[in-house]
Amino acid sequence: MLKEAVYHRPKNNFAYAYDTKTLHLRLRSKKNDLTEVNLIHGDPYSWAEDGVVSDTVPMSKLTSDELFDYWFIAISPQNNRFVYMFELHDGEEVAIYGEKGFTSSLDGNRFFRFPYLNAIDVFDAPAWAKSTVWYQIFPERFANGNPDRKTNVNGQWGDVPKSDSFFGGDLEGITQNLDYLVELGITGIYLNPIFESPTNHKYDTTDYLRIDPQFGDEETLRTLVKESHARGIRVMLDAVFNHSGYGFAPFQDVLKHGAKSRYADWFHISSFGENGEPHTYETFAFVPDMPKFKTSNPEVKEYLLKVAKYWIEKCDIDGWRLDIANEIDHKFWRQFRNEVRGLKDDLYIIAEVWNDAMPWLQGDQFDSVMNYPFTEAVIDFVAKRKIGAEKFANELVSHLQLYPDNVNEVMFNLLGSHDTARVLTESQDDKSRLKLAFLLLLTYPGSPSIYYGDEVGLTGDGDDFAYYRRCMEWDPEKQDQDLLSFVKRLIRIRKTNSALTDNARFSIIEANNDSGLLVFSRGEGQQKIVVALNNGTASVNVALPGDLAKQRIVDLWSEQQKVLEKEALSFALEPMQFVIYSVE
Ligand code: ARE
Repeated sequence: MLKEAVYHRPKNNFAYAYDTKTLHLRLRSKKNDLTEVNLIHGDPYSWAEDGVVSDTVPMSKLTSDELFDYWFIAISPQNNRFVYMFELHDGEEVAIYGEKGFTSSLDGNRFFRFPYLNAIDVFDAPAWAKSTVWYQIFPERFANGNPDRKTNVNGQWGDVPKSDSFFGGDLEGITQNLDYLVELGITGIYLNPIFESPTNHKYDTTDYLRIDPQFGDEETLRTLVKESHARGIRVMLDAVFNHSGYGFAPFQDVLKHGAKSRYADWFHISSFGENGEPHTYETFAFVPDMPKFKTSNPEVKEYLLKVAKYWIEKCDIDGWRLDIANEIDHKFWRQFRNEVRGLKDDLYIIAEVWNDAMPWLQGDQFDSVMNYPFTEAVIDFVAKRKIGAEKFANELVSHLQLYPDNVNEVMFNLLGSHDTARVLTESQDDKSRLKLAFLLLLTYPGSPSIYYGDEVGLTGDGDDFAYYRRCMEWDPEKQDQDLLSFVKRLIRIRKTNSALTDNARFSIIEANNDSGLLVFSRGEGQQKIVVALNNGTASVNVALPGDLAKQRIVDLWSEQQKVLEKEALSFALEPMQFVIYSVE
C-alpha cells in the first residue's frame, strides 16, 4: 500500500454537505493500489468505554485519473455530527487512516471530524442553473436593432473587426432576435458589459448606473429582460468591479484634485506627481485606462454593491458574471453575495477565474466559475488534437475532483468566449472536430454556454482579442445550417434527459490514446446516458459493458430515437463519429 498517496481533508472538495441531510466524502489513493475502502463513522458524543460507537460502511471507487483512484460515499449523519476514519485494504494489509495519519487503534481523538452539518452553510446555487443552456452575447456585435440611435459606427456589418471597430450592435437587436435563441433551445443569456464606456468591449466603465447610449437605456434593458423572461430565458450581466475606466468620474476627480480628492483612496495610488495627478497607480494588468478599485475601502464597497443591487431592482436581472474576480478580496465577495442574494435569493453568481477556484467556492462567495480548464482540454483533444483520449479523460476527471459536486453541477462550461479564439478556427475549420466539441460541451456535467455565432460557424483568431468578436451572421445562406441543426438537436437531447443535468456523475468507460476512442456515462439513477466518440482516424470497435444494458437501449441521436436490441452494445464507430445512447 502506498500510504504516501492516501489523502483526505475534512473540508472543501474532500468533505462537504451536498444538501441539508447528506455529506459527500472523498478519499484519494494511488491508482490501482487499494482494493477496498470502508468508512468507520460515529457520533462524537456517543462514547463507549473503548471509544466512539462506530459503524462501518463500504465506499465506492467512483473514478480514476492518471495517478489516483477516487473513493466516494454519500452519507447522512444521524445527528448532523460526524466523526470518521477510513479502513484501507490493498489485498495484503489493512490500514486505518484518520486525522493524525495512519493508526492501529480507533482512538477517539484520531478521527476526522465534520463537526456539524449546518443547513445554512449548505452550498445553494440556484436550482435553475443546473438545467440552463447559456448563450454569451458580445452586445456590440450581435444585432443592430436601432440604427437611428448610432453615432459611432465606423465599419460595415461583417467586416473583420479591429480593436476600435464599432458596428452598431445594441440591446434592441438582442430583443428582436430572442425567438432565434428560443428556437436554438437557449434558456440563459450572458451579456458582456453594457454600461457606459468609450470602447466596444465596455470593460472600462465610465458610468456603472447608465446603459451605454449606443446600446440603449434602462427601459431598453428592462424590455430585454421582460421579453426574455416571457420566453423562459434568464439574463446575466457582466460586473466589472476590479477596475473602472479612465473616464469614471471619481477617477477623473483624482486626476484633477490629486491627493486632496475625496476619491483618492478609492484606488491604489502609490504616488502623486508634482501637480497632483496620480503618478503611479495600480491597474488591471498593465492597462493604464483601467485603474484598480480599492475594494477594501468602505465607500468603494458601498458604491459597487449599490450598482450590483440597482440593476436587480430596476431590471430584474438573474445573474452577475464577475470580471477578474480572483483579483478582488474575499471580504468584498462575501458581502456581495449576502447583499445580492438578500435581494434576489436565486440570483446566479459566476466568476471569471481561470485557475483553481476552490477558495471562492465554499458556498459563501461564488456559485461557480467559467470553466476554462474544460475549454482548454476540449480544444487540445478534438480541435487541436494535441492530446489523446486517455489524457483528455484524466484531465476532466481530475478537474471534477477539484470541486464539490454542487459546484460541478452548475459549472459554466464553454468552448470559447470573447477572450479566446473561435473554436472552429481552433479546429482548423474542420466541422467534424467542432461537432465533437459541441457533443462534449452538451453532454458534460454543468451548465453549457455557447458563444454567439459558434453555432453557425463564425471564425476568428489573431493577435488581438478583437478578432474573436466578429459580427453575428444573420444571412441564412451564409450560416452553416447543418451545424445549426446539429447544435439544436444536441441541446434538445440535453434538455430532455435529466441524467445529463441532474447530477455531476461522469464515469469513464474507455479512453484509448491510440484509437482515439472515448466512452463515458452520465447519470447515477435508473437512466444512464452513454456517449461514445471516435476522435481517431480509423474505424474502432466499441463493446459497452453488459451491465449497462438493463432494460432498454435508445439511440438518442436518431430522429425517431429508435429502441435498439441488446446486441447494439457492440458496434463499429467510424472516425469522427459518435453515439448517444440512453440505457435503462
Ligand atoms: C486588449 C486587446 C488584447 C490585448 C490587451 C492587453 O484586445 O488583444 O492583449 O488589450 O493590451 C478587456 C477587453 C480586451 C482588452 C482588455 C485590456 O475585452 O479586449 O484587451 O480589456 O484593455 C486574463 C485575466 C482575465 C481577463 C483576460 C483578458 O485573468 O480576467 O486576461 N479577462 C477579463 C475580460 C476581458 C477584459 C478584461 C478582463 C479587462 O474577460 O474581456 O479585457 O476588464 C490565460 C491566463 C488568464 C488570462 C487569459 C486571457 O489563460 O490564465 O489569466 O486572462 O489567458 O489572456
